[in-house]
Amino acid sequence: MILLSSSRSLYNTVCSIAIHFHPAAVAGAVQSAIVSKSINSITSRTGPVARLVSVSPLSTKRKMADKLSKEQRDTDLSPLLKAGWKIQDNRDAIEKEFLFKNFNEAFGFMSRVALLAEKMDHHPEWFNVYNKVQVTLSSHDVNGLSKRDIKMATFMDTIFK
Ligand code: HBI
Repeated sequence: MILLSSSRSLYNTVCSIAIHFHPAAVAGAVQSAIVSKSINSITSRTGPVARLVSVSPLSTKRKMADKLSKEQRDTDLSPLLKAGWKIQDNRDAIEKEFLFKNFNEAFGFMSRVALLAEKMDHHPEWFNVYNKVQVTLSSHDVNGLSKRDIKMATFMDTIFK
């Protein structure tokens, strides 16, 4: 028993000396471990940073192809304008105000649109107060109206009825 207790007290003594006289060594080891992990995370091809900045060229081409042509504006926009959408004066965007019976109806509408927005990777600019939802649609990546805006506006009108 004496042997065990003396070896334990020796171990405790060594540990306290290491931390007491070489705190920098301990801190340095910890810090270098953190730094190397962060560098790995940034430089790795599959890490969180890589996922954030990677834009597949296909999606960019696809989105640029979406921009509405002159002809498409005439054909695709007219039903929406008849349904109450308006083209903004100072921006290539369309807007509409939806009025609902109450907040629940308004929020239910927004929830359904939100699911589509995530699926399309295309998000409305909107404002909600109580039973009112004001929506603006435009495509930032083409700096104007695209087929995605037509699709989303049509969906909104469909579920609003
Ligand atoms: N929503 N309205 C709109 N316009 C965009 O260009 C857009 C978007 N949601 C997400 C999105 N683009 C992604 O491509 C991100 O790169 C921004």
